[in-house]
Amino acid sequence: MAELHKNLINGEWVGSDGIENINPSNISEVVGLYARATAEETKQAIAAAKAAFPAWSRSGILERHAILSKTSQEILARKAELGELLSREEGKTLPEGIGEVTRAAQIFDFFAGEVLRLAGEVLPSVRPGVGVEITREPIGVIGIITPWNFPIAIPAWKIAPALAYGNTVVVKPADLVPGSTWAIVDILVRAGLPKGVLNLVMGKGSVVGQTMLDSKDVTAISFTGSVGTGKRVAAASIEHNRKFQLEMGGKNPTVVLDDADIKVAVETVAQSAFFSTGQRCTASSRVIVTEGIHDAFVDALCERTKNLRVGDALAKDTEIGPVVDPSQLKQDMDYIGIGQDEGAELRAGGQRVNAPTEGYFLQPALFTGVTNQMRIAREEIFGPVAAVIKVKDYEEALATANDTEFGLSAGIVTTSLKYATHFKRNAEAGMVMVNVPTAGVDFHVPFGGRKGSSYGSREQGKYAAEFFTVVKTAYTAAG
Ligand code: UN1
Repeated sequence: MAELHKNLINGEWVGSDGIENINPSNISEVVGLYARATAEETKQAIAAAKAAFPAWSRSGILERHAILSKTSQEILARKAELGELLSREEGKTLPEGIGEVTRAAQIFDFFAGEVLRLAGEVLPSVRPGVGVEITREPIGVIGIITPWNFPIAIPAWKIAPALAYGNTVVVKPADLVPGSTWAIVDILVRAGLPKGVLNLVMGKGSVVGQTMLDSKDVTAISFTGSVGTGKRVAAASIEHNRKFQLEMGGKNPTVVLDDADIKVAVETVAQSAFFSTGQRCTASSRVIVTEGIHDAFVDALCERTKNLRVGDALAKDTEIGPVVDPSQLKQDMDYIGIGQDEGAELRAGGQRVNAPTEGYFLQPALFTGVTNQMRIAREEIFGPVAAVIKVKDYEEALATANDTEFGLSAGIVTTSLKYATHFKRNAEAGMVMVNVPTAGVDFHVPFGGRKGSSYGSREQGKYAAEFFTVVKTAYTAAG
């Protein structure tokens, strides 16, 4: 029997039974055994975070800096081991897994620095003899709910700023991938975090997540996940007058213009659409191509798609790891069927791939002849499925790119400064990418979307302060 990884509540590791975490590259392999928190345990975790808040919110900046910095160093020192754990539980390739772990370390390092840069403003009042100070204060208990597709980076980019700005935390990782979050919680605690400041409650959304939503003591919730769950987080949070931040779906376009370098276009689109098995909310699933370059581009992308090496996430030459689990695989296969039924042409891939081990392997699928009204162009699939939409010119490309209910990331491949500049200004998205993939973002700058993709202020970089603090304006008469 594997060792049980327990939940952390008020500084104690607790829990008696758990679930097994399965490797999607080899479903006979158990990655680990992780405790599932009950509703009662979740309430205890929230109470512990509430009790720890007064002291932590007044803790010295050097203490917070040191803990976050030490955490960054340990994550980085263990990147090979943690990257392998991540790839085994989630299925992204080992270089992608190690890359994500490195990113988590960089995030902790960045926020360790932000602790030392906390600042406010001092202004004169309109009343002579009175001074005004504007400061940022921690909010309280932050509930953090994270998705399965970035098992370490997303928990890191929510936990690090929450702690840096003096909040306490209750974190619930996705049930499919508890291992990576467990590892960073363990590291943070050994780095010296006082008891109750960070609590880990692994388990089901319907039990653990729901208890967090229903608690009046959770002051703010930062959520990344599906649109449906995001709406539930929003409704419950309004009920409690609670601050919330949502990162949800995407249907991100990449526009390819006639003047693009075909090689750059093919690599950018293959990366955006298929790497990390297309399981990124920043993935590009609509490829909008002007008619002059369309046929040559599609031929080249077809070749690349057919030849993508799909296999075990840990195997040396794998480019695309498995789909995360059977329900996501079914969703991908269903949409591949829907695309064909809608009259799109499946030009490459879309079939299950046999491998030496039993896993959820799928050859990335490329559709052509897609219209922007088809379901495969409108609904988020969250798998390695790309839809090519042919348009007349840049103007039609831009209009098509913006014709979606989402607005996370939007890309363009072009050598024209004029069109690149126009697109940057007019794409209705939180992030715009010129000649770089729509997915794979930096850790030190704001992340977030518009329209149906996001709600609330930006994550990451110094903009994270907006969510994880509350502003106070103080007036003082000198007397
Ligand atoms: C990235 O593209 O580097 O869930 C990050 C997601 C996003 C993170 C994407 N919140 O896919």
